[in-house]
Amino acid sequence: MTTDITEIAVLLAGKSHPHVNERVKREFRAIELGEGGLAALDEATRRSIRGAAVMTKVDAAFVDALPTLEIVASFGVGYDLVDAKYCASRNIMVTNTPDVLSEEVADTALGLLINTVRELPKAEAWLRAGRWKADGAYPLTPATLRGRRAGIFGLGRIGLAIARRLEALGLTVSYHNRRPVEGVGYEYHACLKEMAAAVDTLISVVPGGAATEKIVNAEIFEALGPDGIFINIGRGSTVDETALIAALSNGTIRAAGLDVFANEPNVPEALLALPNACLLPHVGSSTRHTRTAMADLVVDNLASWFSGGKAVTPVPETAALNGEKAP
Ligand code: A2R
Repeated sequence: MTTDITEIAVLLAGKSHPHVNERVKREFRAIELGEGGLAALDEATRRSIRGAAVMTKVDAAFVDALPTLEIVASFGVGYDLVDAKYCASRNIMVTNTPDVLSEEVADTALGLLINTVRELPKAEAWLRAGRWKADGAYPLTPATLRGRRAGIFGLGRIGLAIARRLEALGLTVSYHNRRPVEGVGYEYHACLKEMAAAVDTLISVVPGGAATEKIVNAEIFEALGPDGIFINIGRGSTVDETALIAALSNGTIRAAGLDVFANEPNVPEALLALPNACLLPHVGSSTRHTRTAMADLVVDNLASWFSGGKAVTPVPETAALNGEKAP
């Protein structure tokens, strides 16, 4: 007997993308999580939920409140808000949305790098304020991309897309991961600090989580040096923001371009006040095209899991569960 998947209860948790909501409502029995959270659902409803499309924190308490949960389909490639290890221990599949956003995020990284080095947002503000007419040309920028040596911290899917773009711009590229990437010609550094010392442009695109918490700290900025440019397109939690503010204020590094912050949407006042910080409101993948592709992948994971017992993009922690479920 095959199950009619439109009868399967799927929770919509967090500020889901409208396309996720629309597809989940069409393809499953959608249960929307209101302001009251899981506690506001009656027990029978909670016990019926087998899938969750999430853009919110999923911890042990969340999982334990849903005793028949089989799959957590998380929106975004970073899933540091989902306790994937705990889900794995409960045989619950976790999926994310890799690949479909890599080129978009890499475009944003390059835009942010160029804006930071060439001060383009400030130059535009100069024009709009009438200063071109009143005061003359925008001052020559002290920094240039010419001759820069880039170090990518996190040469994964997005990091590689950034590396290709940097090569096209004529920058040298090296990288630091825990392990070297096979088949890649870029210079590998086994130590982040050593790489920061060898380059003048550090681009961070590592996942969040305990292993990378505040890993970019005062020592790294010191190693990067006074012509250093720091770009963060990965996760804000990976940076010691207090150390970054100090490094930008006292000339330890030249400038920073940030798309992500430790406590979003709150950005420290001290960062907002710094003229050498170029700041974006976490827009790495924010185009309609790419966000729709990410939304489709969230729901494709649920559909594939419930119709064939296999997720499309399981996270590494739960990859061993793939194909183990009876369809
Ligand atoms: O360390 P490895 O060999 O697993 O390489 C991964 C590297 N990475 C790290 N490098 C140094 N120290 C760590 N503790 C560490 N943890 C991870 O980051 C890998 O090369 C890279 C992550 O690449 P992917 O898993 O392919 O992720 P993707 O799609 O590039 O996205 C990266 C992040 C997301 O997690 C979001 O936070 C953000 O970009 O959107």
